[in-house]
Amino acid sequence: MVAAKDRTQNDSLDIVLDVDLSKRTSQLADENLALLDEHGVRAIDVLGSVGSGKTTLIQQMVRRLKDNYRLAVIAGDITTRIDAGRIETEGVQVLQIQTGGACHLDGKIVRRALDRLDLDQIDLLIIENVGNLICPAAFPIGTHKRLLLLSVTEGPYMAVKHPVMVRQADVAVINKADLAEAMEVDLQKLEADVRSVNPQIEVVTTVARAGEGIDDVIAALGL
Ligand SMILES: Nc1nc2c(ncn2[C@@H]2O[C@H](COP(=O)(O)OP(=O)(O)OP(=O)(O)O)[C@@H](O)[C@H]2O)c(=O)[nH]1
Ligand SMILES: [Mg+2]
Repeated sequence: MVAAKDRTQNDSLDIVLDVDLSKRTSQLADENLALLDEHGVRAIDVLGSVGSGKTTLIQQMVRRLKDNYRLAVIAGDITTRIDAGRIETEGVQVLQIQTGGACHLDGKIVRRALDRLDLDQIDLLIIENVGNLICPAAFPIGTHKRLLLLSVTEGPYMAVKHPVMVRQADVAVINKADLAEAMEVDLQKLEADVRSVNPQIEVVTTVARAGEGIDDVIAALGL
């Protein structure tokens, strides 16, 4: 999938990716979005590295939202049902997708999941993407909002190292703020980095495990 025009500059090589694949993926995402709109379902894609706190955040959000919305969760995972089980304890419908090794969800996989849900019985769908900050950037799945979790345990440079992901997100959640000092991460600097990459983005700082900042996340998503 690598085009011929790779650029060499000094001693670094920039790889230019094929655009056809990207066209097809965004077409599939648009089809999913149209289907969701037809049934009046709002959908949120939750993205972030492995262990950044996606499932924890979703559990906390579900706890606060389940009385106001008819909620369902799709949990994408490479092999296990662990996250689905955790979210089920909050008393909402969870559909697990095991990607069988793939490092991201894509429009086609999500469409198969949507076909298994009764969309007329759902107002809000939260989708936990596979833990990864790289592959999902190239695979929109067709949601109204993308929420990107950055955990301070990943170090101070996540926003500038993953600009594609940051640019595509509507809300950035800086999680595990309780560990910022131990990780020597300056929360204000990290937030400024996020905003410098994407000036339109909403930024919220959380301690998801303790339930701190979750109401702000919900407000930032317009829910
Ligand atoms: N200290 C601290 N730990 C947290 C916080 N949020 C989540 N964790 C912990 O981080 C670990 C990973 O959390 P998960 O919610 O499973 O992360 P995830 O992104 O869903 O992980 P994968 O699905 O495996 O990619 C768990 O032990 C959580 O308890 C937080 O705000 N502070
Ligand atoms: Mg998880």
